[in-house]
Amino acid sequence: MRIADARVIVTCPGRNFVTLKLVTDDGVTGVGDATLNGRELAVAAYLRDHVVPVLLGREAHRIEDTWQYLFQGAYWRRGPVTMTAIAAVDTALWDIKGKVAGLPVYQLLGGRSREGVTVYGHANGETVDDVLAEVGRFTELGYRAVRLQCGVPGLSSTYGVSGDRMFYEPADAAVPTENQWSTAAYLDFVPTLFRRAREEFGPGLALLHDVHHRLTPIEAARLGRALEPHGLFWLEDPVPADLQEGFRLIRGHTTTPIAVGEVINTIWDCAGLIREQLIDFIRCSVVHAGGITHLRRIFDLAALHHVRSGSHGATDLSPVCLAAALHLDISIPNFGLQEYMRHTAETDAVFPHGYHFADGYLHPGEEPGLGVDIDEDAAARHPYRPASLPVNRLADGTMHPW
Ligand code: CS2
Ligand code: MG
Repeated sequence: MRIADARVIVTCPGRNFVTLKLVTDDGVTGVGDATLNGRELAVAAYLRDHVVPVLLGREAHRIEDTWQYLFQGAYWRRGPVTMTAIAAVDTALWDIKGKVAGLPVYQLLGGRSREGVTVYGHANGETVDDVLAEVGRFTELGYRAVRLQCGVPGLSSTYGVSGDRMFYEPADAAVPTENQWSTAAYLDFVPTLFRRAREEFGPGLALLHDVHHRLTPIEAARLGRALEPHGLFWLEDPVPADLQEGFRLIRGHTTTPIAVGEVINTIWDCAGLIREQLIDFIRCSVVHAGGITHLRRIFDLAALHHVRSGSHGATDLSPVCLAAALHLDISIPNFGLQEYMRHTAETDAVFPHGYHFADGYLHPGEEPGLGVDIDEDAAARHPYRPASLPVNRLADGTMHPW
């Protein structure tokens, strides 16, 4: 069974997505997400110019060999563009293998290790009262875990807070929007948010927070310590993970669990964090970390070191990525939590899928393969629109991580 066709589909049903669709000479199709927020066309070009020509005619069952061919064969290893392109091929090949076997992909990965995939929702708001009202809505929907992001008094914009609560989308303009940041105002405010949340919702609900790479290690240590009384499930991306020694300092000062990984692309970029047990949750995704094959390798390494999974699942990861994540999540021994931000109805219409939410869990469904597809006619009705992620500046104009 050989790969006979490979199509790179760029569509914008509310936001941009890049999808690779492979077709075998027997007519079996497989899909892989190739979306890299704000850099979509770089991955589309990488796929079209450098990957599709070497895929045509290859044996579709050889997933590992194809992964190694694309990774080693590039010579220029790693990086988000390369790893997203490889991920798309890998995911599509798993989809094909599942369809040929007549089994959902999770069965090929060893079968179920749990009954459902626990997910967390996003409670965002301008004020503490707004955020707590959102948390209440999520608990009514059955969620067991919620991430809280709130406007910081004195700041005009804060990560995670936008006009549309249900369908948060940070890539909001062709030329990056400029946001404003003050670490002092933020550190002063965040413990109040979580104190109020615990007072209102009690100890049972898992509460999470994303710092979005904005602190230094000592500032993160202070925040982790201040949040300890409120028992967070995790504190995400407290600092950029470029200087990984910094996590030793955070670790030395706080027992608040740390989650990292959404901008990490390979096992070599997180092996140190995992081996030294400097983090508690690894948040890499299928689409940005080389597909199901490579993400499973990362999760296996993590399992040896008491690190659990916490896959990134923002709206810029397409339903194809979410479906693939669920097959991994349900099968691995060290599952932690899955991020779930609902896609818009327009996006769901372009990507018909079998996964579904019930009682705080997502379920991958029982369709052979990944259980997700792209409706190419619907996709064609939504042409690409340039959109960039924002940037951040301090009050004096200094650039700061967004
Ligand atoms: C975020 C993302 O979901 C998260 O945890 O950090 O929303 C992130 O900002 C986007 O995926 C960037 O594309
Ligand atoms: Mg994040």
